[in-house]
Amino acid sequence: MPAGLWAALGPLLWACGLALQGGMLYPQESPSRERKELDGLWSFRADFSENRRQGFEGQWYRTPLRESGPTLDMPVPSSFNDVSQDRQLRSFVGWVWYEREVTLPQRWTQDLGTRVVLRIGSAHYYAIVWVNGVHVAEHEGGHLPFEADISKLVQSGPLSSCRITIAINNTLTPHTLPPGTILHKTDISKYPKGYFVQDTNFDFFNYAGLHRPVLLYTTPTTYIDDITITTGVDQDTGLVDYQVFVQGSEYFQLEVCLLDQEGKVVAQGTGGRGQLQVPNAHLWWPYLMHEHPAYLYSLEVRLTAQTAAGAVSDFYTLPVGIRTVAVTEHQFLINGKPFYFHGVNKHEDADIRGRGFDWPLLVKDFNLLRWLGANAFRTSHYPYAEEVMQLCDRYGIVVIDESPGVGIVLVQSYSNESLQHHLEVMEELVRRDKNHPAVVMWSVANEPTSFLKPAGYYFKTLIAHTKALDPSRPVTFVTNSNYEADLGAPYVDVICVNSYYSWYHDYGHLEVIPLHLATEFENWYRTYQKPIIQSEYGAGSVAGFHQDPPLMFSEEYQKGLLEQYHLVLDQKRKDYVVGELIWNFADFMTDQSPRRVMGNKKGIFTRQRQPKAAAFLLRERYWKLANETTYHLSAVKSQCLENSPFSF
Ligand code: BDP
Repeated sequence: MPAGLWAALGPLLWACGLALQGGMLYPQESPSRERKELDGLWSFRADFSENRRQGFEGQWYRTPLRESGPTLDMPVPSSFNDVSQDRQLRSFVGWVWYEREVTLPQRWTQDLGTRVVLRIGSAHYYAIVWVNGVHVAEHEGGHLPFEADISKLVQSGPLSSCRITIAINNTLTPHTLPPGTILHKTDISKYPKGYFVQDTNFDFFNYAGLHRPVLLYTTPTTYIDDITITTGVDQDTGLVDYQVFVQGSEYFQLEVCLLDQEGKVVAQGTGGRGQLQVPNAHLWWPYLMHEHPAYLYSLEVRLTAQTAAGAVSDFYTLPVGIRTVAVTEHQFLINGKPFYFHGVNKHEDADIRGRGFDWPLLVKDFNLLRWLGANAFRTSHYPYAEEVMQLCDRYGIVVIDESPGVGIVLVQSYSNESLQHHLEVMEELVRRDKNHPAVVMWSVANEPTSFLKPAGYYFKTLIAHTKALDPSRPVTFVTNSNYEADLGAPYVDVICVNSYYSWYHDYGHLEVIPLHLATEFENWYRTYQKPIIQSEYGAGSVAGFHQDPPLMFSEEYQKGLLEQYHLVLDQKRKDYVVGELIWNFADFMTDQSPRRVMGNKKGIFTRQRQPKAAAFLLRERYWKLANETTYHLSAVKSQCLENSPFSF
């Protein structure tokens, strides 16, 4: 549908529940569901042919990959870029091929009442999937899951194994998210024939490959396809509105049951939609805001269906946090109380694995967040793995959930084609993350050229559709443009502003920060009367570089710059500033450039997650902020005291 038509019909379609077709529930084991993880070594080949199409011309998906040429061992999940010793593979642009043989349990291939689904957590950027040489799925976008029902294929013959082939292309164009441009260097006196490079307008390395878990799972053929939860609070009573979507049959019964953490049933219901009421509900509170943060109930959904083959049951359990989110002219409220974001911006980035999902890394990062006293992060600049969102729910780390709308700079990237894709990505993101209590706001983009003429219509449409998809959360995008010129700002609920005073200009002059920042905040607030988050600020430092008086790139300069920001944040948070998120949690890899020293060094932790001086400064600040914004709960106060690096 053309974007103009979306603008007109979109909200209506969404209101009718037509746009969000098909669920994307996280695959889980239950008495009716099984999982088979496909992580480990896959066979791999990059197509280095000039047009990058040799794999399609030679139909590499038809026979085992080893038969069409040499293969490498490639770990999944991982980016392929930093695993090998091949310089060309590190910066490869085009199609790469992954393949894995899987042995299937007999029941999966013989029981026609079993539905077998292949799920790919993420494949950056464009993916085509075949099973036993048969095309089963295609997906655009590198940060969200997609699935293929492969039951018919695996149940069509005497098979006990299947061959999964996935071709992935990391090329970015003005219409992808994030956008990019392929630059063809045609001067043959300087470049070899056919030479091209990928150009982008974002500041992180375009890692590619199978970045997140790949797995097979089963459901019965009549199954719980999706669940949507929204929660509210009426005095002491928690309200859980639920909607359950079923596929495979029209004749079924649904029972839902809400259990507390002790396993006690606190509310029950029947049917596809309804409201559960929980007297004296334990609310989901952010980390450090309550003595028992992140309280999760379990919503057990039980489906019973009558099919030709007899009665079928399906079970799915969804964690549910009861909480409310609201925005006033100058506050961000969680459960009716002012919430101040004190946290970080992250990246999915680490040595060797690149953007590949890794449990030890994830747990380390959450331990560091808690050590720091951080209560929030933004998923800069793309949706993170679902497992990350689950940990945020469990630990009470509040999330601003961002789309991959980063580097939207060129006017072509505001075209109808781009807008259409951006709408689809928001739909996929909301569909995946809508039930996470930790997610309190959607961010549709980071630092677009929102002063360009088409930006007004683009953001108006995008934000309106995101709100129609999910009326329960505020929507923003993150800007670095001027308050007078920003054509998207009128449509956001919260103004998120990035600034790099005394870093990208006024080099070395930390003293100018307070005036710059105070003036900027006042201008934004006077113009829009909306709460403001300092969504990025920071300075680069190379761990171990020391200089006093501070010079740029020393740990002292990074610390000194943060201190100047904090002076103003401490004044304005009394009025309308509702958060501060440091850029960045950890050093991360970027494209090579004279401005980057083996990547971006604005981390308060190194890429190996060791603290720089700035981490200790922020730790002190965040625990102090936590102490001030906690609602007089002695247990949290004593936790603050215990963990705080200083006494109050
Ligand atoms: C900001 C961008 C972020 C960059 C950062 C920087 O949003 O992606 O990494 O600048 O330059 O403007 O360090």
